[in-house]
Amino acid sequence: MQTQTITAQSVAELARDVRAGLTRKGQKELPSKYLYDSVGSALFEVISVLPEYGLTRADERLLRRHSEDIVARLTPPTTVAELGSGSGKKTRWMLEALSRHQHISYCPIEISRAALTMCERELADIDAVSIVGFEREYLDGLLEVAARRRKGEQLLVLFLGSTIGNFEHPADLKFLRQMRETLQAGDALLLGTDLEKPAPQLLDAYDDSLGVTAAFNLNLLARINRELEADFSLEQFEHVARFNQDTGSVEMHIRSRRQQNVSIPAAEFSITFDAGETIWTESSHKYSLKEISRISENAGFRCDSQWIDEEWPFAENLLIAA
Ligand code: AVJ
Repeated sequence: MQTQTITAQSVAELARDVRAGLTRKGQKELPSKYLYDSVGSALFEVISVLPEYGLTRADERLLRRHSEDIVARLTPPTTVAELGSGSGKKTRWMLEALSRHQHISYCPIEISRAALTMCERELADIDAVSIVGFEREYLDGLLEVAARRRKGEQLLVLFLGSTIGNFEHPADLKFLRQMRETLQAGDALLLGTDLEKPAPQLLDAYDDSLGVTAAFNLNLLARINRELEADFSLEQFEHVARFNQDTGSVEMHIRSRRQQNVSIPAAEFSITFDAGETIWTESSHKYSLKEISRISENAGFRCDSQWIDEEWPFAENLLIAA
C-alpha cells in the first residue's frame, strides 16, 4: 500500500466566505463545509455513534451487508474516487470487496485535512489498495482523478453518508449533473441518501441529549475565533435544529441569545446580531425513493439498484452514467 496527499485551502477563502455569509441581506448563513476542521471532524465521529443519530450506522450496515452485491454489478478494472471520505470506516467494506477481485486505486477527495489523514490511516492496512488523497473541493478533485484515469477503466464514485442532502435544492441536482459531466458512460456512482422519517425523530437526531451536535455546530464560531481572530462569545449563542416542511430538510442554525456585536478582524468587518437572530449553518435533506430516481435520471444516470435499511430508513443507490 502507498499513501500520497495533494493539498490546498486557505484562511483567505474562509475570511471571504464568512464575510459574504454574515453580511448578506436577510438570513445570515455560513457554508456547512466549514464545520469540518479537526475539532468538527472529531465531533462528527462522536455524533455518528450517538443513539439518536442512526444515519451513519445505517449507511455502514448497508455497505457491510451488500458490498459483494454492489461490486458484482461493476465492470472492472475499477478506480475508486470518494467525495468526502470522512473517517474511511464505511469505505473499508467496499475496498475489501473490490480488492478481492483486483488491485484498486482509491482516491479520497476531502476538504478536511484532518479527515483525509484519518481515512488514510484507517484504510492503510488493506493489501491490494493504493491510496492517493486529494485535499480539494469535490468537483475539482473529481476532475483531477478523471484526468488521471487509464483508458478502459471504470470510475466508481462513492458519495456516501447522505452528504448530497447538505446541498440546497435544486443544487443537489445541479451537483449530480456536474458530476455526470466529468464521468463517462458506464461509470458508476454509489450514492447514499437518508430517507424521510418522522419530524420528532429527526429533531432528536440533530439536537441530541448530550449536546454533541450543539458543540459541533457552535464549533463553527469557535473556529472563526481561532482562525480569524473573531470575538464570538459562545455562551451568547445557542444551537437550534428545525424541520422545514416545505423543503423536507432538517436545518441547523446558531441563534443569538441577545443583541450583540462581533468583530472579525482577519475578515475586516464587524457585525450586529439581533436577539433571536440566527445564522443558518446546514441543511440536511431527507429523500423519498421517488425523488432519488427522479433527480438521478434528470442528471443523466440510470438507477441500477437500491439497497434500503429498514431499521433507520436510508438508501444506497447504485447509479450508472447513461
Ligand atoms: C455529514 C451529511 C451525514 O447531514 O446528517 C450530522 C452532518 N450534521 N449532524 C447530516 C450532520 C449534524 C450530516 N452528514
